[in-house]
Amino acid sequence: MRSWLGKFKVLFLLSLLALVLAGCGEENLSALIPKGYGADSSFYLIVLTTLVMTFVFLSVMIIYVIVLIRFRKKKGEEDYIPKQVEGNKTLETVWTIIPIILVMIMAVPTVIATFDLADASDADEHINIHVTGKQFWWHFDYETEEIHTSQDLYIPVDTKVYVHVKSDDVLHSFWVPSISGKIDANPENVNTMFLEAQEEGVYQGLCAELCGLSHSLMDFKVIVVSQEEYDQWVQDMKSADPDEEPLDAVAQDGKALFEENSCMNCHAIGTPSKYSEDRVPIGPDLTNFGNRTKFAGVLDPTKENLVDWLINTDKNKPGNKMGDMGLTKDEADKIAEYLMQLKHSDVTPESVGN
Ligand code: HEC
Ligand SMILES: [Cu+2]
Repeated sequence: MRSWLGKFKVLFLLSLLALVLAGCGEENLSALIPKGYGADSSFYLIVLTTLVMTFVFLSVMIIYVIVLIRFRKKKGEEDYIPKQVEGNKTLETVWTIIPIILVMIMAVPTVIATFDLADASDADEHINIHVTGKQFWWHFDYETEEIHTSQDLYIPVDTKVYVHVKSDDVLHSFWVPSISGKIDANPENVNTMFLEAQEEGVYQGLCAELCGLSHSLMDFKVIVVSQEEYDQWVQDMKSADPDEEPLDAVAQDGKALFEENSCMNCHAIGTPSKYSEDRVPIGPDLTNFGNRTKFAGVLDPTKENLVDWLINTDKNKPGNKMGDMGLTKDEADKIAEYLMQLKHSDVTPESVGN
């Protein structure tokens, strides 16, 4: 019984692994299902290196097995000592040159791809977005469009979009696996790369650098829309009026409470005038909050979740820089109503591709 179990233990473990890993191929979150230029390059390099590795592994294994069988000790030859050979020049040269060739096969395309992706010489002709990572959320500042957003990054399909990435506090790393490689967000310098998405859709982005308690909740979305939708969205965002009164009374109370409770010290609504050059707000921009795919990185934008966020902020996202605001349930209800109504564009994550 035991040996039977032993035999199948490995098989069992392998199937379990396969089962668990099967969840890794999510369509909008996988470097193995590339939907962008940078992700494509990475994917080709992954395939290339895997092929080279497999070739090495198989060659070594085959030689190993052949040697094991052919040169094993034979009956009647227990005391036989084979001819001792060492320092075969030809062999030594061959097995030095082969690995060098293999390394070159991997290194040359990797270096070419790295330089290609880092080349920002044509940035002037394209969309430029200044990305700032903060504990534990992302801010996006569209240079020529003069728009600020947080958490949701809207970009047009099939267009180069340069992101200039930095951090406002600790080290973060900007990564949209389906569209591009990672790039470090450092406090002391700006790193640049481009996104070029090939298909409309909503893609998952994340912070790939352990940056504190809620690092794993530092998600964001890249919303890839058609050029027309993008232009529309830019117009809508630019004309968002921060002083616009909500229609219903509850939301009006919410707006007043938002203004009374120092929310505006850290959050802006209706962007362009609020930001001086190079300034990143303390908290996320809320102009288009009603159209968020998620808020606080990972929470579904329901009123219930939002009220809970406003009352139990720290429980929802440990260590976040907003902290509990001491709101009553009633106040939180009204503010939530107001924020949920902040929909400044008909271009939304739901409308993408429709
Ligand atoms: C001290 C600055 C500060 C104040 C004051 C503040 N917030 Fe925040 N707020 C933040 C920060 C920082 C975050 C980002 C938290 C995170 O995701 O890590 C945040 C996140 C949020 C979010 C989620 C935004 C998103 O899209 O992810 C909402 C909604 C919000 N705050 C509402 C409010 C309201 C309403 C008030 C006033 C009652 C308020 N905040 C007061 C700093 C502040
Ligand atoms: Cu981070």
